[in-house]
Amino acid sequence: MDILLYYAPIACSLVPYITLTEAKAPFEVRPLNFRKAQQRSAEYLQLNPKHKVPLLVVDGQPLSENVAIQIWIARTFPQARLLPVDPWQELKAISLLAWCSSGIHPYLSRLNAPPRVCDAPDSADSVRRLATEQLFENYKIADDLLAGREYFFEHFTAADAHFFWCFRRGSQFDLDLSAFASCTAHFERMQARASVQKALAYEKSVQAEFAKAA
Ligand SMILES: N[C@@H](CCC(=O)N[C@@H](CS)C(=O)NCC(=O)O)C(=O)O
Repeated sequence: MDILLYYAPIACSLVPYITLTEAKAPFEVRPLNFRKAQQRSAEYLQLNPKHKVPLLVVDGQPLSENVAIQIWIARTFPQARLLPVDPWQELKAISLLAWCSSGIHPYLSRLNAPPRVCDAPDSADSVRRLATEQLFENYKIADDLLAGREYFFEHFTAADAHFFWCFRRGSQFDLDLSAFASCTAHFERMQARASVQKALAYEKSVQAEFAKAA
């Protein structure tokens, strides 16, 4: 099987990088340089007209959207237990993936680029303030879910990788995250995993390559 991951540093393509690594899947990475708008190249738009990462291409067939990608990885590499085996728990994990993708990620995107949400003059601070409030409401829910636990379920799952990215991205906006002690503990626990260390080292190497080419 031929697995290609389209990826960009900092972006949520970190999530499948981590889970493919956890699954010991053989995969190749195609890094895209957002500063050069490579996600909008004609070639990439043919694969993903949404101009987003992650994109997984399996034997030439593209699959977009983190939720679907995580489920595909979990099903294809069941020994990695990336989703709980119990059917109800599995759905709870998919519910967490969908929440990360559609309930948390959009606030991170607003913090990253306020003018994409509202281009009224002097509105960026308001966009940021509202996005932060709503992001924090979600972090509080995650904090309660993670209280006294190592992971969202009995063992590491794709939901941990996805939420790790959501919390990491928030930590890159100079926000005070100290109220979220359980999220912070989870974040640190995740960073101790070999898959995460490998993903972060890879990210650094791509950033260095891109800096050289700038
Ligand atoms: N709903 C998508 C969101 C993907 C997404 O927004 N990716 C961002 C990076 S985190 C992206 O590729 N942005 C580039 C662009 O919009 O041009 C998912 O969960 O996979």
